[in-house]
Amino acid sequence: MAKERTFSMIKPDATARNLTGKINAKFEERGLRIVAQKRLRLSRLQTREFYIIHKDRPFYEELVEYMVSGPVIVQVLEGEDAVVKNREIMGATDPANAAVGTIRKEFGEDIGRNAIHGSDAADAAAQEIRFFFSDIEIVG
Ligand code: 3AN
Repeated sequence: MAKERTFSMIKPDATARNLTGKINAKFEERGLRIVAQKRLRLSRLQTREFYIIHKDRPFYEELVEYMVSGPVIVQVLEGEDAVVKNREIMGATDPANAAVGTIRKEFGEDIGRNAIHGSDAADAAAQEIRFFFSDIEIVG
């Protein structure tokens, strides 16, 4: 499997609890390299666009309000099979169903405040990376 890149975002519930370093350690321990990273406050407009795929889901407005409630860390992770590997490291969407040792099991509070976002496929990863980063900000 070739080296690949994926997009990751540490969510406001996790930055509020000062968990950035502990979450980043999980990526690095499993062989994913953080090749770009920045701390941002998302606007409502940016968040609505980023999560446009969920616009008809009942939790959409709740999701937008939560994502603008505090700082996030946006990241590009690089490694072998990075998209799938990152999803394994993150764990299931609902922390209650996430496997032991995953980020969401250890740090997620509930299905909305679940500590981390990660791209679910290679095409989504490319799109999400482009949404936040220019090429010169990614240093492999
Ligand atoms: P994942 O983030 O695991 O790919 P998705 O794509 O189903 O999961 O959901 C996107 C985000 O929407 C989740 N990370 C979660 O924060 C939020 N979300 C999903 N389902 C719910 C729900 N039932 N109630 C509140 N928020 C939800």
